[in-house]
Amino acid sequence: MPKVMIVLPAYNAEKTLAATLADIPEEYRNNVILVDDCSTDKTVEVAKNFGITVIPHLENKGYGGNQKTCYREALKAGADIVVMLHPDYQYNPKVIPHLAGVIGNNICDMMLGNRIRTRRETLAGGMPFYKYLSNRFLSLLCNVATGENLGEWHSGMRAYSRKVLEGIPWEHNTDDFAFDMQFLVQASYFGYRMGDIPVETKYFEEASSINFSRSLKYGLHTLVILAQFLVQKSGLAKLELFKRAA
Ligand SMILES: Nc1nc2c(ncn2[C@@H]2O[C@H](COP(=O)(O)OP(=O)(O)O)[C@@H](O)[C@H]2O)c(=O)[nH]1
Ligand SMILES: [Mg+2]
Repeated sequence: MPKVMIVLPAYNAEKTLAATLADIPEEYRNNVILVDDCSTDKTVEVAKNFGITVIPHLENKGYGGNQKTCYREALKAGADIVVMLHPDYQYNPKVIPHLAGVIGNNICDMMLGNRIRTRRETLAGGMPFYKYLSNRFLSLLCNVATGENLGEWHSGMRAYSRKVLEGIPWEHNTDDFAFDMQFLVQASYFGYRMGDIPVETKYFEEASSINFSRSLKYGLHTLVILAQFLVQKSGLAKLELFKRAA
């Protein structure tokens, strides 16, 4: 059986962390790592009460910087498959064994939870309309540019095989939110097989969600990263972003 580790990049997640942890299937309970990015609330206390491994950052690094620590620690702990899950209870942890199963059976190298099964469900789940529209638009561009066929490119639920984490040069990626986007285009460029599984869309008061201006910045950064992919792919330049890690 592959060793599955679950990593939670956390920042001020005290209100939603307990619910997230409670829904992680029993078999993975001893394999959970939370990286705390200097939360100002009780995130660390809640995590410690659950008995999971907590790695605190000494300074706030940002969402991408947080994930870097997550992956370093999970690989160090001997993970074969690493599942990244937001601790804000927006993604159903019960999907984890299915994501891991597709990778474990060597059907894909990485998997995403897809919140856009139908427009009706996604909007009923509370995704703001502007986020829905930009997600659809950017995901369409990403699929067409890369030849992949993901339901969405902006999910906070992702699973990677060890091989993916060892092959992608994520250590040099941004510490900000666009880390995820860089990771996906890198994975596509290197030819890792990616797939997705539907997961409910859940927006609610206590969930963390980036605001309009950060979303806009993220969206623009996505377009830049996609342009970099096309430049690299066409051979016009050799970019650092696509230099293999190992
Ligand atoms: N390190 C770090 N993590 C953050 C920050 N903002 C949010 N997060 C975490 O990253 C995850 C994703 O952010 P979130 O605001 O939920 O984005 P969205 O739901 O994708 O719009 C959350 O679960 C937060 O715990 C931040 O400024 N720094
Ligand atoms: Mg969120």
